[in-house]
Formats: sequence, C-alpha cells, structure tokens
Amino acid sequence: MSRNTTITEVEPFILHVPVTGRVVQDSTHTVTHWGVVGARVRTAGGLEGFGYTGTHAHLPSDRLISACIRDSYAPLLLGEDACDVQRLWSVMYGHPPVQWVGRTGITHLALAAVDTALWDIKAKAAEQPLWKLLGGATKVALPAYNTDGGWLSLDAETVAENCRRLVEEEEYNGVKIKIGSDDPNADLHRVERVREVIGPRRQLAVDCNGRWRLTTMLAAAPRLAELGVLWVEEPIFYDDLPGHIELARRISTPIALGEQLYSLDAFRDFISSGAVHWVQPDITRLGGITEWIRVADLALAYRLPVVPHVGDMGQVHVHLAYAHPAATLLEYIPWIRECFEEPIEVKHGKYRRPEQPGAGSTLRSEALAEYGQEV
Ligand code: 0YR
Ligand code: MG
Repeated sequence: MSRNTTITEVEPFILHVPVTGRVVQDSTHTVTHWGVVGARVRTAGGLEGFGYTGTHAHLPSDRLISACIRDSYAPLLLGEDACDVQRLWSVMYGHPPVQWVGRTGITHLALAAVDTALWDIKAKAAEQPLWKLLGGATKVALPAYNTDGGWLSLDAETVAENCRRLVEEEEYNGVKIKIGSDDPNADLHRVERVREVIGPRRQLAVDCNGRWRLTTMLAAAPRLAELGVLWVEEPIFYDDLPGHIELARRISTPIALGEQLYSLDAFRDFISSGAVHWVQPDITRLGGITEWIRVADLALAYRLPVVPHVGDMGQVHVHLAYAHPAATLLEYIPWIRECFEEPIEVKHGKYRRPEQPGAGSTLRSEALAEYGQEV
C-alpha cells in the first residue's frame, strides 16, 4: 500500500531532558539536560516523521534552531514529496538567503533535524527500519563502547570503578574517558587507573574535547601510547587542521574527531591530509543522514573506520552503523532513550538491531508533554 507522502506541516519542537539527575562535565562543556531540538513533519497520508539535533539545552540558542526550521525551511517543504530526500536536502542547503547566513552552525543543525525527519518518513512509507531501507545490515552484531562512566566531573577512583563495572558486569569491550583538564598529570593518572582496573585487552579511548595545546598533547603522547590508548579524541582545537596534521605525524596514538565538523568538505580536508584515523561523523551536526552517508562513504574510500559521535544519543546512528560497511563501533550514552518509541538497547556489549519502521527518532507523546519547551 503506498501512502501519500506530500508534506502538509512542519512543526518544530524543543525538549530539555534531564541527564539522570547529575551534572556532567568534559573539559569544555557542563551539561545538566540534553537538548532535543527538532522537527515533526506531517504528510497528507497520515505518516509523521521526527528528526532532531542535540544541544546543551540552552533555550535562547535552541530557539534559533527551531526558528530556522519553522521560518526558513518549512516554507521550502510544504507541498513537496517527503520521499524526495536528496533533492529536498539540496533545496534547503542551497537556498541562497539561508546559505548566505550559514553553511554551518545553527542553520546546519536545523537542516540535520529536518533531513532526519524526511528519512524517517521515507523508511516508514517503505515499512522498514532505516538500516534495511539503506540496503540491509553489514554486520550481525554492532559492538558498543560506553562513555557514561568517564566524565571529568568524577574523581579518578569513581571513573575507575565505573569502568570496571562496565567491562566486568555489563560486558562492554570498550570505554571512553574524558581528559583535557588543566592538569595533564592528573589526567594521565585517571587513564592509568582505568587501564589497571580494566586490564590490557579492553579498548580504552580518551577524549580531550579540543582543550589541549599541541605542546601539551605532544608531552602526554608517549604515556598514552604506553597505556595502549585506542584513540585520542579531539586532542586540540576542532578547526586546527595544520595542528592535527602535525600531531598525526608525531604521535603514535591514533586521532579521532568529527563531532565538531559540520560538512563533507571539512571531513574531506581532515581525511585527505591524514589528520584523522577514527572518523566520527554525527548526523546532528552534519546536515543529517544524507550528509552523514557521504562522509561515511568518503571514510570507506580511505579505509578508515567510522565511529559515529552520538549527538542523537544513538537512536538514529544505530541504524546507520548497522547499515554502513565502514562503521565498526558505536558510542553508548543512555540519557534520552526513554523519550522514544523504540529506545536503543545494549546487551552483552552489543547494540540490539532496531525493528520498527522508521529512523528510530519517533518521540513518545509523554516525552513531548514532560520535557517540551516553548519554541
Ligand atoms: C557532554 N562525546 C563528546 C557531551 C560529547 C560531550 O558535554 O556532549 O562530552 O560531545 O565529546 O564524545
Ligand atoms: Mg567527544
């Protein structure tokens, strides 16, 4: 049965979801709520698509994104077929007055939300989960690594105990912990403690969130290598391409990045110059699923592994990571899962493969009612 997927309404939403009653910190950000800012797209045949970007729940900034969805993109979409995703992506991205004010940033986060909602409709119209619509799964099981035990706001012993529990009791093969504080020796001590408790075989990644200088990173690098660190993530400022090229030449630990890169073009520059080894595209910062697939294909051509950053907290990336051959591993942070009709789930360190039609982004009405903010 084919449904009429003509777009009749594009409605923005803003959710502020508490981060399990805690304050979470990395070297750069402090988070008490996760912002789920997005678009609900309705069609003539009754199907609804949901898409969203991820923010740190700062209402004035979130409203810039929701305004862009409502005022700049919605008029371009009404009356169009939601299933023409690629063409509509180009219409939105290439709309001259929008492009004039932003090829990155707020307008691109808004595009991410709308693009995801369109893919959600397309998959629902096909009555398939997104991973199946994209050609089917490339792997039987998708391993997860856990980021939620290693925040910089926790002391070294708490982080070590969290990581012990994650690998021993919850069967994760990998964990990621935050570094990048003003005291590199304290950071190295955290890494040492975690390596001690999880043993030599488990995957241990560290994330600097763009905070260190090149010299700090160079000084810490030999110890990180001795500790068998899988990757160092965002070691220095996000846009410093020459700095990353130099680091990649001078340290032996592989570099991961991507959560702050907005475009295929930015990934091209980092990948083609050898400045990144683990590629971390995020649909919520790129222009959605459409641009994410282009980046993952690029990484594949360079034989680099794709390890998505989960600004969506994994709901949609689990589909993409199952479907794309370059994706090897997926981050897990269980902050907003209860907001969705089909929450992500990890068992024995592996992501469950979603079953419901769509992109995994459908919000429960209870979540909209409980966490919704005025757009
Ligand atoms: C919390 N993941 C990250 C979270 C995340 C941040 O502020 O948003 O740590 O962006 O670096 O790898
Ligand atoms: Mg990171």
